[in-house]
Amino acid sequence: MSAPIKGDPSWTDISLSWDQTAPTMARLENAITGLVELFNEYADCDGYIAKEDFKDMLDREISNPEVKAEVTEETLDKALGALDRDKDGYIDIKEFTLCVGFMTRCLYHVDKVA
Ligand SMILES: [Ca+2]
Repeated sequence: MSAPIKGDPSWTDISLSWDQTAPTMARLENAITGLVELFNEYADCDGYIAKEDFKDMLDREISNPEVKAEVTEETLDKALGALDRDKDGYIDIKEFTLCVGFMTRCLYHVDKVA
């Protein structure tokens, strides 16, 4: 288990586990499991997503044409600069979940306006 990022509440380092082969999982379990699978699919064996793999993930895993149009080399560099909190050039699981949380909040607010 890695050391907590400074300022993180200590509960973020709690390991969760559930039967992912159960015939029915609750929606939140499905969403979390899907995010972990997505991260693992694009991360290398060390558990980090490189810039090119992050771009590949956005290309493949986002279907909304308006969002896709926003993914340019410039916006990607900006996004990675903001996401890569420890400035190692890669996205780790904590940085990835921050990204997903940000995108979730954006969708929430768009849905509220629509
Ligand atoms: Ca990083």
